Amino acid sequence: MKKEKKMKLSLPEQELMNSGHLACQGCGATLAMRFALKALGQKTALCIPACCWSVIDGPFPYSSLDVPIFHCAFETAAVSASGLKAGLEMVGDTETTVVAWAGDGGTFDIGIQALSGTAERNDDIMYICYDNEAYMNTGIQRSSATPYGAWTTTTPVKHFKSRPKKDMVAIMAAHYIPYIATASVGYPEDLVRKVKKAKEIKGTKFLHIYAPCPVGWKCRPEDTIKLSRMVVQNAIFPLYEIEDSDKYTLNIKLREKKPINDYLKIQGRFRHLTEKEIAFMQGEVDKKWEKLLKLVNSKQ
Ligand SMILES: Cc1ncc(C[n+]2csc(CCOP(=O)(O)OP(=O)(O)O)c2C)c(N)n1
Ligand code: SF4
Ligand SMILES: [Mg+2]
Repeated sequence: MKKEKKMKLSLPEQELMNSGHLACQGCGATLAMRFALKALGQKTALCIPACCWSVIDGPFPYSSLDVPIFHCAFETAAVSASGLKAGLEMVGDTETTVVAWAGDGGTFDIGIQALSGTAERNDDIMYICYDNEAYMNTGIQRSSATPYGAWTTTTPVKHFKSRPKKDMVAIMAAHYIPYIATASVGYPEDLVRKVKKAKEIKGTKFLHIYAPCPVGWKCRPEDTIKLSRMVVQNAIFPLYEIEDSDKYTLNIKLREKKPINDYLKIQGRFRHLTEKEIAFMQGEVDKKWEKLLKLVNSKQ
């Protein structure tokens, strides 16, 4: 008799995110939440500022999440989480993991002051930024996380974004916090491992998750995972960790770094770019990659 092949689950089985949420098809931010909650578990409280995720969850009293959510003002994710953590401790709850869950606009731009304060104090919270590279909830406006060359409604084709994406991870590293990591929804095991690791560390933890938005990127919903893997393989978004502010670890090593063309080609937001502009972007990716490799190798 033929032996039955058994598949082994590589992610925790527990689901704290249910069907019935309000996200668009192929939403990377939604996958990010599902995977993060698998790692965080039931004893979690979320602070979510204005962003797609303040809608995705569903209208009160309904919620697609099985953990409590505190909906806070746009600029206050980090500091609301700090306050919530302090309040829980006052009533004797030292176990709940408090997570600030914000978009790139709420992190790189409008919430950066509150985040900087929380990180400087090393408050015991986890901050997770899901990065869809624009203000999506309000209609695809440019943020400082929008990459060079991208179309958005405030950087229309002839005036595409001409500034590079802000290096938020470097800014967080300058705060000397105990744990920083990048993650991608295309590498869920890596993402879950990092959230689990962050959960066990005291102090401010910062995770930066790459999360495609088919609506804002003008790409096919079924390409979300493909893009989330390509962006790591071409080193636009390398997966790495920074522990105690200076120990760099590269999590996905690249035997062959892929060119960025194929990644750009399947996203309408980059359709207008000329070969010259793409060559310039490739050069910038190469420079950043070399810089990261130096950091990884010098801090081992
Ligand atoms: C103080 C303040 N300014 C502006 C807004 C309007 N607003 C709500 S959500 C949002 C965009 C959020 O972008 P991001 O943080 O990247 O999350 P995403 O929508 O992309 O998920 C904006 C501008 C607001 N709610 N409060
Ligand atoms: S607009 Fe983008 S980020 Fe927002 S729910 Fe839709 S796919 Fe997700
Ligand atoms: Mg965004």
